[in-house]
Amino acid sequence: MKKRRNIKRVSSIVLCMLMLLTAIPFATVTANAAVTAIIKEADTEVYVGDMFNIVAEVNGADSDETFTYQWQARLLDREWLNLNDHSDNNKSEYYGVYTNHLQMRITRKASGWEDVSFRCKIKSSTGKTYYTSYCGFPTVLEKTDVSVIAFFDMDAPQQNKLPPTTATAGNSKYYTFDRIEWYKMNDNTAVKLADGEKITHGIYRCQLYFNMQRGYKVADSAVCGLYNGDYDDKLLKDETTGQDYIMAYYNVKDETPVILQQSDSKMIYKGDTTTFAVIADNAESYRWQVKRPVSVTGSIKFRWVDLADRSDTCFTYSDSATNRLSIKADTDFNPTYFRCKVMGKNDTVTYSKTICLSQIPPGSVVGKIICSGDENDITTLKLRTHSDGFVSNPVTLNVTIRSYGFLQLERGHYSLEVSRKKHITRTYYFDIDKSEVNLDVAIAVPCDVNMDGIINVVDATLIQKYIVGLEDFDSYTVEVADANGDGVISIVDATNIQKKIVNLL
Ligand SMILES: [Ca+2]
Ligand SMILES: [Ca+2]
Repeated sequence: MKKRRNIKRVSSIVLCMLMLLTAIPFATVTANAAVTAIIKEADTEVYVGDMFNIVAEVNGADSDETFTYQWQARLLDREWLNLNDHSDNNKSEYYGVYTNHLQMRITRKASGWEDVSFRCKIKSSTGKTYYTSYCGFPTVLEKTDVSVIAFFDMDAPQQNKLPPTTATAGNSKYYTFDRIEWYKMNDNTAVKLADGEKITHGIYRCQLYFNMQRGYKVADSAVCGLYNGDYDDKLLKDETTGQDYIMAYYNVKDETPVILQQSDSKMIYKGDTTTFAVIADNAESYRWQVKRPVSVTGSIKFRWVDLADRSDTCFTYSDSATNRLSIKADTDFNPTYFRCKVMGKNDTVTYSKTICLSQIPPGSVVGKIICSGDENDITTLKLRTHSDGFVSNPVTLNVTIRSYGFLQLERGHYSLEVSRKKHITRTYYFDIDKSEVNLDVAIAVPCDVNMDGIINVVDATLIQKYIVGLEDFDSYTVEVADANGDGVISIVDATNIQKKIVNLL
């Protein structure tokens, strides 16, 4: 905060004034008696650093008469010399030399000024020339030093906001606020902000212009401050206007959220619930969006629409204002696009990439039918879904061929009951968890233990092996092998099969 004042010295001084004058030939002009040129106003006291003002006026001229002006000065009673204007000669301390208002910047006190007089030579459009009376140099006073220049109540510049334009002078007895200019620093180049241009982020320079009250000046060793996150502030003086200003820098942080991780597109089954998530830095809030067709003057366009925690035609949403959106697919749906709007401080926004939710297409179950009997006999297949203890009504398929297929099946747990004339009905359980499930089914007539369509000694032998533990049967085979139907596999069943072979049963 404490910085040495940067002093801009003006090179030329009033003592050298005569060097700036140009000699002119002495001329005597007779003025129109009805017209007078006068010194209307002249400062009698001027503080060092301020302008000394003299104003000339022509009285009694015709209304259509126009004038050109040339201010002149002389030392003691020497000849009058024309003054040079600062606009012609930047070493000149004079401004407005060719107007009716002469100004002279008083840069310091100097001896000899009390011997200088000023007058204005005025030429009329009628060709006549007038001279004002003359006036002397004003009393030059020293200003009082002010050692602290401070401004309060200025907001620090913030991303996505207009730059602050006001501040309150710390002591209005000595100085008053004028205006603020803002510059964006691009490398080492300062680019002035246009009207209405908002702050983005990066380094900004503030130039707060102020006016010293009459009789006061900024002390060479003065310190300054804007006191709101500024740095490197210093007091400067505008070289052209002489106005004092404070220059300070601000580093405006980029508050835009940065997405670190996000979900990829997903495929789910109808009825499933899934989540999409983002992880972001600088996030203050979230809002998930869905891309929806919108009819615009006869054509369909897609627009991002904010989601709420509710159902639409296909989905039920929850946690749509968090970083994890939950979506339940209530019905069949087309591929649907989502994204997350991640909001940070100062209205900053970042969007996640677009992610697609698609439906996994329905599955199927297909397989061979292994059985025996007449070619024209019908095999009946009854497909049921099992979910949460509930069993659906069957979808029935009657076939004479030795294969079957059920298509367009949702994911889930199923049972398939296979029945056929003389055969023992068999039920299979399976899951549809991919697009095509292969399931060969095999049924048999009683006693055909190996299910090869023939009842012979092989079947009886299998039972004998089972009894001594050399063979293992599943529950269906047990049913087939239980020839006498007593629920137990015993030597009686093997004997019964042997008798059946020789037609005793
Ligand atoms: Ca057999
Ligand atoms: Ca038995």
